This record gives sequence, C-alpha cells and structure tokens, in this order.
Amino acid sequence: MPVEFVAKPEDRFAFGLWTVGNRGRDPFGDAVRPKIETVDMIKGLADLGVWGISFHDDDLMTFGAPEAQRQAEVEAFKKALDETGLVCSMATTNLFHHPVFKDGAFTSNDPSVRRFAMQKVMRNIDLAAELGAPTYVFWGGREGVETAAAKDTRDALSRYAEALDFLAGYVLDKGYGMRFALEPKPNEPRGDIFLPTVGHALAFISTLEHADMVGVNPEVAHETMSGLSFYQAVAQAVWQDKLFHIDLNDQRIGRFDQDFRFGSEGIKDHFFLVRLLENSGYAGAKHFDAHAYRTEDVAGVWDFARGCIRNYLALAAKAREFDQDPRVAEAMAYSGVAELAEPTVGPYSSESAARLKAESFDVDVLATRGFGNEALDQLVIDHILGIA
Ligand code: DIG
Ligand code: MN
Ligand code: MN
Repeated sequence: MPVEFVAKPEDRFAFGLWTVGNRGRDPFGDAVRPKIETVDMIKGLADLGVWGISFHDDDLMTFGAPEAQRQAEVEAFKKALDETGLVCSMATTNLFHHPVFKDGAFTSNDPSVRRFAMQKVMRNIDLAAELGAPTYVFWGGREGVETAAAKDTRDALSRYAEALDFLAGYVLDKGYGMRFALEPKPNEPRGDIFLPTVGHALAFISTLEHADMVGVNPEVAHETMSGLSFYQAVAQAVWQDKLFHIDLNDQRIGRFDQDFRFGSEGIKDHFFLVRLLENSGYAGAKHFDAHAYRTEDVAGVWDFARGCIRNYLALAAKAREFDQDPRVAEAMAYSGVAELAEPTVGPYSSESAARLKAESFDVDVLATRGFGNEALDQLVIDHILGIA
C-alpha cells in the first residue's frame, strides 16, 4: 500500500498559475491539452493542500485588454482566493513573451522599451501589493544577447541596476513592504542571459541602492543547466540571508530548461536540498515552477502537481529519519562535521597572531587522518533507498 503524504497549508507549498496552466506548447509543437480555467486551477490546488498561488501579470490579465476586462479578471482571481483560502505568495512580470521585449526589457537598447517595461512592472507591483504578495520576482529571460557586439555588458548591468533601484524606490515610497527576488538563468531564450547564476546575482545585489530588500529566487533547473550544484547555491543564499524565494522543479544536466516535476530526476541532490530547507528555518514559499510532460492530458497535469508535493514531503520524511539515526550522528562525529562549526582563530588580535605563528603542527600525523565520508554517504544512500 503506498505511503500517503498529505500537504497542509502550513507546509507553504505554492504553484504558479502558468505551471498547472501549461498547455504543453514547446518550440517544436503546439498545445496538446485544453486550457484549465484560473478558478479551476486554484480550486484544484487548494484540494491538494497548497498554500499559495503566484502569477505573471499576463497569466492573470489579458495583455492590452481594456481596464474593465482587467478588473473583472482580477476580481475573479480574488474571489477564488477568498473562497479557497489560498494566498498570493508571489507575483512577477512577463517581460519576455511580447515581441516588444525581443531585445530585452530593462536592458533593451531602446530607452522607450526600457521605460515601458518598468511601467509594466510598476502596474503589477501595485496589484501584487493589493493582493498581499510578500515577494516580487524578477526573471530577466530576455535580458541578454546572442552577440556581445550588441550590448556593452557594463551598460546593461547599469540599466538593470537602475531599473531595480527605481522600482525598489517605488515600493518604499508606496510603503508596500514587499521584497524583490532575482531569478538567475544562464541562457534560453537568450544566447547568454545577464546574471546567469546565483553567484552572479548575489554579487550584483551588493551593488544596489536598496540591497537589503533584494534577494534571490534560485531555480533548480537553471543552476543545473550551468552544471553547478543547486544545493550549494541555495546553501550560500541561506548563509547570506538572501533566500527570499525558491523555484522547485527538476532537470537533467546539459539539457534545455526542462522544468520537470520536483523530485523526478535528482533524488540525492534534492534530499540534501529539502534537508537544508527544513533545517534552516526557511519560511518562504516552497514554490513549484514546473510543468507536466507534453505527453500528459489534464488528468496528467494533476498527477504532476501531486507528484511535486509527494516527492518533497517524502524527502523531508527521509531527511528526518536520517537526522534521527544514531549511526548518522556517530558517522558525522567521526567525519568532524561539528568541528567545522568551531571558529578557527576567532577575531584578530596581535596576541592570537603571535600564538598562531608560534604553534607547531605534526603535519604528517594530521595527513594520516581518514574522514569516514564513504561510510557517512552510504548512510545517505541507505536512507534514500529505504534500506538503512
Ligand atoms: C522561469 O523560470 C521564470 C518565469 O516562469 C517566472 O518569471 C519566474 C517565476 O518564478 N520563473
Ligand atoms: Mn525554468
Ligand atoms: Mn522559475
């Protein structure tokens, strides 16, 4: 009998409207499944125990529609949230679909396009604030180049920073209490996208006027596309108190952005990721930015949504079992895991410097130490496989 994993709102799982709303289009084929109406998506996710919903402005409101139609679409969304108890956990702007953004949005060479992009964001920030979204995501899907001749990256980053500083100023001026989360990606749809990894984004944030209200929204697929460890990227973001949001999905290295169901590929990586999110006190949305395989019908879309949640909860249970296993504590003690948490020298003083320089070390003895990582990692595998 399969083990049941039931999500509760306090788990803070969230989905974007565009995830269960994905109709299976790809660069080589048209939609394969019918549109699910927004109200039905929200009710279906509420039935799964989901807590939050996120949206791009254009997911919710028809681009360019008359104000009355936009308002009607927003009211229907609000009504569905009220009726289901779901919250708006994040909002973001579609600055990538319309042809006007083909050369970028904040970094388009055309100043009018840059100003239109900022206006589009401001309008959706107002709605996000009205809906109580605590986080606003910026994924610069079109902020990049195919040829470096087209843009001086230094100018592009200056325009990017200028836009974010201005928009942060707008949020502060309005008193919205919202935070920004930058979502890195190395490429696709652009040949090279600016701010390609979490590392680039963290460095960029440090240059911003309102850096304290800007963090990152790492996505599994995007860091993996770069060949980097998503777990390590998230661990540094947590260490810098900059994990403001997270896009959970799955991905095979060296492929296009697959946005697979969470837990469908990198089981071991996700074991460590879920263990970190659960043990680090991360209180943000566990947001799935993924979609069902193109092979799926609407029933398969709900299999996909259930699978994202099931895999997260199953890995969280495995991580708890691992951390409660006395053999793990013993193996970690042998590996010296807790010793790394001890300061090496502490704050500088001339006395401590003199002591350190006078200290003697038996390097050959130190070099003989074995750290027992094979036995420790085998316990990880044993717990993941359920054979511990
Ligand atoms: C793609 O991974 C991006 C867009 O879906 C959206 O702007 C953002 C929201 O998490 N992720
Ligand atoms: Mn993606
Ligand atoms: Mn994403």
